[in-house]
Amino acid sequence: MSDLVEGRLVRIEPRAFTVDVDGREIPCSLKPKLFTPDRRAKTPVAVGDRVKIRIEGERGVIDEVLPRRNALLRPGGRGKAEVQITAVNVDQLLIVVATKDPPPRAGLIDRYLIASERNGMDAVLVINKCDQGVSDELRAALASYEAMGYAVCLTSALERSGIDALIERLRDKTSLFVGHSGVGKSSLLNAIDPTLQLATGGLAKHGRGRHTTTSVSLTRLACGGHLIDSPGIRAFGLHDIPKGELALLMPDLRPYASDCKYSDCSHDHEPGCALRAAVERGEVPRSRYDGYVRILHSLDGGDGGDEDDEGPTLGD
Ligand SMILES: Nc1nc2c(ncn2[C@@H]2O[C@H](COP(=O)(O)OP(=O)(O)OP(=O)(O)O)[C@@H](O)[C@H]2O)c(=O)[nH]1
Ligand SMILES: [Mg+2]
Ligand SMILES: [Zn+2]
Repeated sequence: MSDLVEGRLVRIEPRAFTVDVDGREIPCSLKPKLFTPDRRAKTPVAVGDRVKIRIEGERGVIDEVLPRRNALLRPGGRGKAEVQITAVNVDQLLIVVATKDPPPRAGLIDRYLIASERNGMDAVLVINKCDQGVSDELRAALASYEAMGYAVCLTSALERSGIDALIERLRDKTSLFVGHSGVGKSSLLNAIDPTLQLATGGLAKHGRGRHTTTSVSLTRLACGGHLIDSPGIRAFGLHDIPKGELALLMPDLRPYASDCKYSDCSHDHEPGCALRAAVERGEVPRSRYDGYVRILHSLDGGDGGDEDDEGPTLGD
């Protein structure tokens, strides 16, 4: 029997798992009864997994999944307890929005930022299609995210502007690109590495649900690091966040969230709430608090939210 070699799972297709071993892509199958790190997911492996495979000729068999550092999950599948794993072992989440087509939604950005905080991933907010203009209102909204400590990159995949600054942030890290369909995630990856030649949405417009990219894929970056493209989502629902912890995952609300009368305050209706007092004093913008409450209530829904509660367009 051949020795086990270590690699990284780069793609999952129906019954086909592709593993990168030192730059060589090997089609693999799964060992029967493979131990999975997360039983709530349909497949025992996820893109980004570090795995040990046994090579048999041109193919391999995945023999072991190494422990995961983190995972980006969405509520999914049929049962309430089931989850979809977008990717695992991610250093940073690149939250991509367009300047206006489709409109950037504050609620979607905030959900992804909360998920990144919760999962120990850094977050970068990428505003693409800047060739179509950046309004003063959008710039002001972005400045408030920068004040919270998040990195913001303004790009145009079309005109290749802001791409070099973006590449600097990607070096030697595993970066997962997420966001609505049609914001230009795959176009950005192609601009970063023109050899990728990922499919991008054509000029024909079919509204919001175009979904050009249909599966998650991981690629090596020539200068070091890995990029993960993902299919555009309609909405991103948060999974498995206790209500009492939500405000602690929002950096600008966090300082107030532990000064309330009740230690398990949800900052929604309880008396003696320090966060609501801060809103009254004008220290926390009302819009930011309203966004918090919208996300708080969506945690009740089971699927953690849908596109109806993504809140206003950023900068409106
Ligand atoms: N004007 C302009 N158009 C862009 C830019 N980047 C991408 N586009 C266009 O936006 C459309 C969608 O681009 P994609 O890269 O396919 O978007 P995506 O986010 O990968 O979409 P999904 O794969 O469906 O999630 C295409 O028609 C691109 O040509 C940009 O910087 N400026
Ligand atoms: Mg795409
Ligand atoms: Zn409170």
